[in-house]
Amino acid sequence: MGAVMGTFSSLQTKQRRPSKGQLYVMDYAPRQNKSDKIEDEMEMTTVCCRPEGLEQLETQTNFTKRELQVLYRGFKNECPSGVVNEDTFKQIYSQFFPHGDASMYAHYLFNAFDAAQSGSVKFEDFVTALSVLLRGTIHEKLRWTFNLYDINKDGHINKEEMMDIVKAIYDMMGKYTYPVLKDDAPKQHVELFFQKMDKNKDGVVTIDEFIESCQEDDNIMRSLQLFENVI
Ligand SMILES: [Ca+2]
Ligand SMILES: [Ca+2]
Repeated sequence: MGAVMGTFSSLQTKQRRPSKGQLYVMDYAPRQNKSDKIEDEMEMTTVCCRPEGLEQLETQTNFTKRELQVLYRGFKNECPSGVVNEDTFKQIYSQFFPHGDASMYAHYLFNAFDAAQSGSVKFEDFVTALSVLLRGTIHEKLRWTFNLYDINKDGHINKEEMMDIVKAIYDMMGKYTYPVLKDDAPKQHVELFFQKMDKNKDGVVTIDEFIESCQEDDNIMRSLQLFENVI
């Protein structure tokens, strides 16, 4: 689980979210001249998927309007089309894990960001997820993580799904992790997770079982709290 959270930190760095210092600078930046403004508006109308009103996003997320503006600017720089597809996620992750194969993990992560399963992550999807991961309550963060593990989105995590995710994380880390992992390491990892999480031993982990067992585990809680210090 720590690995899952750690990789989000990497993604955050890549997306160049604003630090407090940058926001301060933005406050005092000279006003845009008229031609910049027109260019911006032109861009807004040509982008195929414009964000919903920032006011609306402000009520739906834990970001201020100013933060949303800065995030949108960064998002547009990285993704001029206004949407991110699965390949972009794969590219980002392969940069951070050059010795491994990040494609499966990026695939699962993309599906968690793409809440509507539309095949692309729009700015709204992106900031909604970021808002949960950075500023959500512990429950919201755990729900998000549960959804990531619930690959077929049927509301339960079964052993195969957990195996797929854990394998994807091991693949992403690559063969050069130290100490060298045994081939059956993912399987042992999953057995351990399941023993802890499947409280009633019915073969699936429900959201309640997931939240309860994560809150019992200090390691998981510590990795979740890391998010709170990022912004
Ligand atoms: Ca499932
Ligand atoms: Ca169960």
